[in-house]
Amino acid sequence: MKTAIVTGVTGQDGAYLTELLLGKGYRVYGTYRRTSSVNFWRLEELGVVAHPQLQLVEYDLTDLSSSIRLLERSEATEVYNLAAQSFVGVSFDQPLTTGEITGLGAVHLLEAIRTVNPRVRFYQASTSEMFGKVQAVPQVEDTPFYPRSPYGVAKRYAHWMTVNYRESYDIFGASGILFNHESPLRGREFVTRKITDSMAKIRLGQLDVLELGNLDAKRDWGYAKEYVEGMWRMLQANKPDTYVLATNRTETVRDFVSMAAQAAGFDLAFEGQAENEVGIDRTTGKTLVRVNPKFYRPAEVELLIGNPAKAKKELGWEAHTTLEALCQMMVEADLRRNRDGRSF
Ligand code: NDP
Ligand code: GDR
Repeated sequence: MKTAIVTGVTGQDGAYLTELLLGKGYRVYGTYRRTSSVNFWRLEELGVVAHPQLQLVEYDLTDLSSSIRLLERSEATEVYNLAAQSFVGVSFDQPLTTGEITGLGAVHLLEAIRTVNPRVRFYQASTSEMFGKVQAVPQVEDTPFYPRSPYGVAKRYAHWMTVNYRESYDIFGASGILFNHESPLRGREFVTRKITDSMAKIRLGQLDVLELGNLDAKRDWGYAKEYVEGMWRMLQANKPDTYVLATNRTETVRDFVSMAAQAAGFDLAFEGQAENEVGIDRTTGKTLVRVNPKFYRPAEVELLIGNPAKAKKELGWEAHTTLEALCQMMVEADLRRNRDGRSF
């Protein structure tokens, strides 16, 4: 039986990856941070929280000795490093914490692997945020990086350390440059889930208006459940490498709002410019969406679109779920949860 460590098991990708690995017969050590209130709602929604092959272990990525003990105790042969301070907006307010967790944290695991068992295969959750102010369209594995946030800078460091350990110590360090991927399990602070949850609440009379920041930002949004399959494939490959996972389609935040509004049964029209832009329900004339500059970022990533051709060719991976289907799935889940009064 194979054993894997998944750091960040309480997050969106950690939950889906754990479900995938358990389905493949793995024993999984899923790591979570000690907090005053336990946060396993995603594992519960997927019905895997009490799975006999899942061991939930307290762990903090910023603690080197706990990384070493985790490697020793689990005897894992695959490590998926999904833990991070992953919210770009917060990284501007907490640049040092973000650097310690999102950047240096990965090196704690790489050092633990180098010390305990250099044959362990390591996956680093890298990101399209490393491209930042994009230098080419669409972005591919060797497009130059120009990160635009402390989060992007920290991820770029972790990415290059993974490549460095691959080249210096022959460690199987794979880096997945994943573009935005969403699902009903997405955290509510991220824009897609904020939109689908709010549209559901407005439909149910639990909220009046959705406030957003930059509506012009363009993202390449895919379905998280498909992306974790790509992570697994990277660690089954013959050699460690860097791969882009993306859909090769980009849409604005505004487009996603319209899609979600439609899925919730509204016919939305946008009017006005910049800070004065609003989204109005054509049927009732009510304002459902408004811009609030407090959600603007000090530096923005305006356009992301990835070409996943290498992953398709070498790993047989590609995205299948359309953005319309994904958005519909998220709105339906949020309508259900809010109706039941249990929205996370
Ligand atoms: P989430 O924010 O949902 O999950 C992040 C996880 O990291 C949570 O389980 C969190 O725990 C954990 N974590 C945070 N700090 C620490 C720490 N100090 N020690 C241990 N664990 C910690 O992220 P996603 O699931 O969306 O993303 C997974 C990874 O992929 C992240 O590294 C993210 O940066 C990266 N990524 C994500 C993309 C996306 O579109 N989703 C795209 C590209 C990369 P807690 O619940 O306690 O906060
Ligand atoms: P991102 O995702 O920064 O791409 O990082 P997020 O959903 O936070 O923002 C996407 C775009 O939407 C704009 N935006 C808003 N964003 C949020 N969160 N809230 C708002 O109200 C709002 N209004 C407009 C943002 O400015 C941005 O342009 C995500 C994270 O999962 C990272 O961890 C991951 O690495 C990248 O995706 C790929």
